[in-house]
Amino acid sequence: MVSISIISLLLLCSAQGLITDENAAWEWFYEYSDEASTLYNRASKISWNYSTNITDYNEQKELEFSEVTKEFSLKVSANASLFDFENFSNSTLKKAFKYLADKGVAVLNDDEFKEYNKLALSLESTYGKATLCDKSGKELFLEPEMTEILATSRDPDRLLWIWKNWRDATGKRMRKDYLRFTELLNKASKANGYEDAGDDWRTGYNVDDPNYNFRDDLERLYRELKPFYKELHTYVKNKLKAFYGEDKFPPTGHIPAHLLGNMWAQTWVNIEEIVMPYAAAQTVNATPAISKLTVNRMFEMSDDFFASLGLNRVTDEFWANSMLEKPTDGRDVVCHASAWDFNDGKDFRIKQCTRRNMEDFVTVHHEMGHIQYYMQYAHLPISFRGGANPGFHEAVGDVLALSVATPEHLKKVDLIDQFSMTNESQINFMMSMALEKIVFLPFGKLMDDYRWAIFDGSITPDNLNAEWWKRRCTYQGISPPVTRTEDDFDPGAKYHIPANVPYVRYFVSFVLQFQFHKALCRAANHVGPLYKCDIYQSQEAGKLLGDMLKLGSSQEWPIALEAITGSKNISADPLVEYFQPLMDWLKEYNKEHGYSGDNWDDSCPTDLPEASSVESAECVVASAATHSTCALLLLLTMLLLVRSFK
Ligand code: LSW
Ligand code: ZN
Repeated sequence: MVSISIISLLLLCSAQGLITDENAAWEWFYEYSDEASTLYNRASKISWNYSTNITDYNEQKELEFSEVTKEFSLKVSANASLFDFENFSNSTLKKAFKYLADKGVAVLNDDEFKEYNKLALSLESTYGKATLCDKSGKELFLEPEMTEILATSRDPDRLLWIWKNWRDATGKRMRKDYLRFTELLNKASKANGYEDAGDDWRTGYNVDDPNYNFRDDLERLYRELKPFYKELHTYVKNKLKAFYGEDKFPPTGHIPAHLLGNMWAQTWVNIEEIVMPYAAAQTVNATPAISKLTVNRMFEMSDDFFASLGLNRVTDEFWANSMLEKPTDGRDVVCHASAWDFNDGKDFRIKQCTRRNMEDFVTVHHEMGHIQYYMQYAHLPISFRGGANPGFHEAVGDVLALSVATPEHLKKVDLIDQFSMTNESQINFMMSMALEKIVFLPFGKLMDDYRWAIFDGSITPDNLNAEWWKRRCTYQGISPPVTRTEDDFDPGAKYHIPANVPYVRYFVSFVLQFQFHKALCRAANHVGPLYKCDIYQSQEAGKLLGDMLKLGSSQEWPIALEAITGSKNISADPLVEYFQPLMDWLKEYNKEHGYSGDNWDDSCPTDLPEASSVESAECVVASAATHSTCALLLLLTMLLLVRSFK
């Protein structure tokens, strides 16, 4: 590293002890940024090659390069530690140095480091490669087949078959590896001076104020929003009972997890026809029009929206290098959508197995929001190329999608025919938004609540799956449709667990995005209720958002939040305001139907059908059987041949 010369020089001058000169620190910091950008550019390209083509060769390349990044991390940590950063006057420089002095998993010994990397790749590829085979031998992938069936089938047996077999093909197979993985992760965090890996993960939300406690803030938001979820849960449960029959529902008040239109029951938009308040009134459905677009056109429309706000268009490199559709050449890829920053100021990519429907059109905006953030803060040194906190990064695209999803906007861009807003169609529209936004909240919270409890030792290997279901039943009010045991590991069936992506960022985002939406709507001079606001073509809204994005993580998040909303606090009020008319309607409806107070027990139902009653869908069984049959036949033929030659 070139910068070592600066450091040795300064060290000589200061005789001994830590470097206190903050200007020297900035100088080293900028040099570090250039060197790290080059290195992480190479690392990301290797990682991209693996994710878009899972092969042993590409896995090997990743493992090899992890040795290079390990050496680099250790060198950077040693150099950063030469500075007296704890006493820096600039709080974000202090934070950046703290982060650079942290060795990450490079703190592990050689064998453990290798084991950690192998486990990480194997967990993600187990998830990425998992498929089911139906009776005719047809292979089903999570994307698109299983996702599509969960969303559209109303046959409970078929839903259950997918639901159970996906968990056998993913989580169950990674239980042991995940336990060892978290052990190593925790060990690294502790060696770096954290209480545990959860403490490590939460640093992204910390601020310099000793009175601020992120976990308390989360609990407050959750407490404020829970009554809304309960009201919606009650309503949906009763609609589903009417549709599927009481006998499918446990006496504990839970909703069986396979009936909600989504593999993880994290959003329920796909069952909207079943629960629509006014079946006769108009509903917004852009999917028919979107299904006639190309996937590229879906991304161009999102790009147009950003441009209409005066924000950046994506780069030529984006269009040249992204993977926007699932490859048809039979390659194994990690289909789960993500957005990538290659740290060279121009190469930004999305990898998504995009389907042409409204759900994926929203995901397109979500991922494009990440790309916009990457472009806006590309001028900053690498340590500041991040969201003000991780929740900010998740909120950008979703904020735009709140405008895009309004009937007013969809009409403007020809994705629906003329729409006349009546009171009834307004309630319908808000219901579909609530099935996405309010329903997500308990799930968004429980994912890390669960992992933090593994890290701090309150969940142990013998209750790994039971503790998962305890949270699913308590928070979400959903239940497993068949028995679960400690041979299963159901959290592993959700991408972010094997891929080790923290999740509370999405909970934070789902609250923040309504705060942003409200602030941007005000800047756009919107009049009327929040749920009708479309910020399309507002330069003022674009400027407000863009200026905040340009800060990256160079300022503490309350400052970024204040820049856009005028307040330093995360608040659930705008979310509550957005959905107020629906909530009033739901309370009234539930009261009229005698559903009030119809909640669910804290613990899961006990009398469940046996998991073994569901037919298996394992693909490998068939091929393993074929292999041994072939071997046997070959042996017999050889024996016969030998005999006939005698
Ligand atoms: C992201 N993907 O962009 C992640 C990738 N059809 O779906 O998971 O649970 C390395 C680092 C690799 C629309 C849709 C980080 C990956 C708005 C979903 C919050 C699946 C689309 C997945 C992270 C899109 C919830 N979103 C989820 C993702 C990664 C969610 C949404 C959501 C996305 C979350 O952040 N808002
Ligand atoms: Zn995201």
